[in-house]
Amino acid sequence: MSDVMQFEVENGVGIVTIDNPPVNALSQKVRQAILDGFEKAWARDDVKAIVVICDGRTFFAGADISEFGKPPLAPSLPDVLATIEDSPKPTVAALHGTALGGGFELALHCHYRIAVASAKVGLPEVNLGLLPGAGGTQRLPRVVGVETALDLMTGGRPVGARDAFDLGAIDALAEEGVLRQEAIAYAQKLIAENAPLRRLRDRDDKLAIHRGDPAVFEAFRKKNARRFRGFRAPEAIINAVEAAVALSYEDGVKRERELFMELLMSSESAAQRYVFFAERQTAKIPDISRDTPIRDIKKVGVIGAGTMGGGITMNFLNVGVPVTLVEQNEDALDRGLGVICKNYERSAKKGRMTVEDVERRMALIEPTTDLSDLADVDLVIEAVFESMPVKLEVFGKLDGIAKDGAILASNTSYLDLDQIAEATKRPQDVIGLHFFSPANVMALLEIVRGAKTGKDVIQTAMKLAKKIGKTPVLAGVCPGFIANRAMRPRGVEAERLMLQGVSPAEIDRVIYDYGFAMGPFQMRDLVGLDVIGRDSREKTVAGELVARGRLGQKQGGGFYDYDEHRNAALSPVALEVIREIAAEKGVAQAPADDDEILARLLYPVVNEGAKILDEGVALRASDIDIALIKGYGWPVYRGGPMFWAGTVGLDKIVARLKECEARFGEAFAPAPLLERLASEGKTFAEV
Ligand code: 3H9
Repeated sequence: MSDVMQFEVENGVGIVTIDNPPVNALSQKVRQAILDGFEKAWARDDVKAIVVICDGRTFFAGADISEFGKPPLAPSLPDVLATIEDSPKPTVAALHGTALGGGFELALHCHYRIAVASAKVGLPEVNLGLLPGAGGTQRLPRVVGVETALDLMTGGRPVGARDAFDLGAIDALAEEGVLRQEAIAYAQKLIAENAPLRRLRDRDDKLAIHRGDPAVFEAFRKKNARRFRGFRAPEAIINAVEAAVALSYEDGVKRERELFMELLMSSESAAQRYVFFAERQTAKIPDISRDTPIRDIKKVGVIGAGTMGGGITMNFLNVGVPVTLVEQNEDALDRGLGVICKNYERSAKKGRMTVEDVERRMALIEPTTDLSDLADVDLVIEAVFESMPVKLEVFGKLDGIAKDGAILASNTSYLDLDQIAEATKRPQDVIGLHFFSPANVMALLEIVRGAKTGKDVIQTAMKLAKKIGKTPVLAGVCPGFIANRAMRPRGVEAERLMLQGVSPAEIDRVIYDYGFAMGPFQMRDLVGLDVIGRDSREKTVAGELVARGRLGQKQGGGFYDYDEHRNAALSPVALEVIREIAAEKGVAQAPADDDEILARLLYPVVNEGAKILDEGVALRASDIDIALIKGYGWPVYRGGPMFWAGTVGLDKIVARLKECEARFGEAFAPAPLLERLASEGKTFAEV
């Protein structure tokens, strides 16, 4: 008997149970064990039907992703599944937890499927830059129809077992906690009824209606063009479903295989698989054990009901945690509450929540203008004006108000957390919780560790981040921490390129084509030029535009003019301002091609990342990647700046930086770590 498989027989039913923690990934060992189990069942005359089920928290969560990119190991998943489908005895997949990817494909090769209602099924391969490569693209459309299958596979979202039942992908629902017994009973019923060996590959009704009708695919492509931009897998999924409709099952599977292999070799998938594991690394902190006791956070206080404070508040309301929201005066408080309420109402209008949900969330807010109302909260997050004297005053007061053991957090994005902590007598309780705007939307939460921050406080923050649906990344204290610091050089360089005569529209296009949702100037217009240029002492284009009443999209236009549909056209006023300032500063005009623009904008980000890593501000290069993907929308299929740098070649980056250093000065000087890795032929993953 294998150590991951157990075979038992009960009342004529052979039960193949797999146990491969943590998620029953279909590694080589598991694939072999499944085959062994089925062979045992086939060999025994007293076994009339077979149930396949998993121990632990979930049914198979998919192929073992860590095997991808390595030499394939027999038996392959498609081979195992084809063998299972050919079973001469009826087979039942019994699902709980998350039956994903190859796991759901396995279920779709069984003749029948039963699931507990809490189970989820799905084909999320698209999130790894892949397609369902063990028959999923050929089977799902046969069960749920072409359009739903395209939607589910390109979206990668799992669906609950009840919905899957309604879609026809699950045959029976079982009571929670008794799946095994119910699956056996279901199999016995199949035996008693002499039920047919129902093979999904033989179904054709849902495909036949689209044969010779490319319109459904064209419409799907058009509808989702924006969402799919830059990704390779969605188009391959569409191609595979087209093959399901046009070809025989056997030929369709062959086409699926070809497309899967192409994706597996693609740089996009390599990046997305890297991101999958990188995301799961960020919560691992070498000197803090996972079982460090955490503090109970039942009630939160937020100081400041502006854009940031309001967004932060919403995160907690969304998960049912009450928030005491503090502002300086009633007017500001009312304004803040109004914005939160409007945001929720907008979601309700879009059908994302009910009116009762909105009311329930709003009822969780305790608005106040009195800081001393924070005496009973377990965590305070300060989101007041970004100025050290203001923060010191707030923390000094908080020290006298907050109860013992409360966590005192600052949402500062640039200031020295250690100095803020020293304003209290409890620096061990002080931490940075740096949200990204809009704070209720952006997935990144930088958790800033001060020199004296307690380990339990950090661990609590890590767990809390997960609870509110954020990806936590640990950062050390330095101006800008990880994400803002790493991205700053891009902003500086965009300004320099602009003054040198490269139009903002060209710069934005190069960044958009690289895969960002928008370029730096479009971004500035969106956020507001008054917000972005505020602290600059130098004369800048943005500052001058603000002086001329151009605050960005919200008022008067900015770098661009906007029509009533928000269509943008580069502004002649902006071009004039650029020319004026360039002349004042004596900047020589020099055009740059796309390659130079991209290198000058993004290589300095890699370089700053190297410094952040070398200084220990980030624990690992992959944390920097995740921070920029989640905080700045760095395209996930590039893997973040540090991973991407490896695909470009660190030596090439160093050479280019040196060239720029000679032209523009020491800001471009390659970081020692970057130079060292480049000379050793290594990547950041090898630090
Ligand atoms: C596929 O199936 C291709 C086929 O179509 C074709 C093949 C020919 N493999 O996320 P968690 C690890 S592609 C290896 O923290 P949760 C994970 O790294 C696959 N390892 O737990 C972590 O390790 P560690 C399609 C995996 O409860 C640990 O398990 N399937 C895999 O928050 C716990 O994970 C997917 O894309 C894997 N497949 O969430 C599903 N999955 O503790 C991917 C997880 O060392 N998985 N690990 O950091 C998930 O979405 C979530 O893990 C799941 C559990 C929802 C299952």
